[in-house]
Amino acid sequence: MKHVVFKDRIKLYARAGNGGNGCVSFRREKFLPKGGPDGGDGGHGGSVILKCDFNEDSLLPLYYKPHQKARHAGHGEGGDRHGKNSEDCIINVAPGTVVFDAETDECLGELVKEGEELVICKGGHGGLGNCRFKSSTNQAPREFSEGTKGEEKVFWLELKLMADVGLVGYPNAGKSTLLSQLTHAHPKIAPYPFTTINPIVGTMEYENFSRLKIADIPGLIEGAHEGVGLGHQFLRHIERSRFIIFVLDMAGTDERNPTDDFLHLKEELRLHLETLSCTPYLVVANKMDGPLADENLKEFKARTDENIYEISAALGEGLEPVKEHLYKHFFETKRIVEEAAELENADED
Ligand SMILES: Nc1nc2c(ncn2[C@@H]2O[C@H](COP(=O)(O)OP(=O)(O)OP(=O)(O)O)[C@@H](O)[C@H]2O)c(=O)[nH]1
Ligand SMILES: [Mg+2]
Repeated sequence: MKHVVFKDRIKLYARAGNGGNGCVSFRREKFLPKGGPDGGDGGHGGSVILKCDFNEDSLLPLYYKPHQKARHAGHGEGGDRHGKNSEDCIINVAPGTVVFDAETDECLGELVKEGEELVICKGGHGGLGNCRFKSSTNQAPREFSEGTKGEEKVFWLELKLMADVGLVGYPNAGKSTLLSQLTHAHPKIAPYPFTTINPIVGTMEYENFSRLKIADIPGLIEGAHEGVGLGHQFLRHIERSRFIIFVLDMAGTDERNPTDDFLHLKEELRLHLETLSCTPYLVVANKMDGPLADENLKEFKARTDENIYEISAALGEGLEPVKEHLYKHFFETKRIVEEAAELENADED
């Protein structure tokens, strides 16, 4: 069997429970021969609910179990007994799960915060028992209503990874090597393009235990926004990154030019989604140990006014300044803003 490592789009068949029927019954006791109607209402059917759970990190469990059902409710009973409500079927999904109606393609919502819930199929309502139909003119009603059916639908669930930092670069630029140096993740590394075919997230930890999630996204090439290469199915993962690291292969070959690569990458992101142009980023010149690196770097500096970090991911060189940059961006800026807000609050008091 093919081993599935990561699933970021799956089909889900969900069915909520039906409501129970109302009951028709009359109270009959020894000294109460015409005790009146006592048929209870049907119970309510369980709904199918998606719940955001930070312990989940893929849609894989649902890939193996795509049919999810809530139980039907119990019918009402004599003696005015309410039918048993059935339990909701709660499905835990990873943060960043977006839900689409498979028929209409309508986006029904997304789950981002821990514990957040989305009811995707509503359970049926319980029907009414005959005692509900009793009136001054109808003392012995035989009417009841049936429970309504629970909703049944097919959905597409998509997972947009939620990482703090996304690594963006051409295939073979060394993104996975960089991820393996910065975090404890062990992505596959190989000297050919498109080694990484699924996004991988690793966690980088600083000495003071501050943590950042970094996503290694499969290599992008020109035309990716139109689906060329592994295409835009992965560009959507970058949408959520709060910061981007452009990884350039400075060792380059004759047919590759890292400066052109960089300009193309930025353009691809912009074409995919205009707001990606506003995501803060830094540029790393990888493979600075390579033969053409100095020459390529000189060209990059001449053609752009970008600040660039020189590294060799394979040798683990030049990584500290990159880590510091990220630390400043994520933690120090945040702290300064928080401190300023605190001071402001104190002044108001
Ligand atoms: N000389 C040198 N080689 C490197 C460096 N970093 C990565 N490589 C090599 O470049 C090749 C590609 O590295 P990967 O980390 O797999 O590249 P990638 O960007 O993840 O590639 P895809 O997943 O295919 O997009 C591997 O053979 C690495 O060993 C470096 O700093 N110097
Ligand atoms: Mg890779």
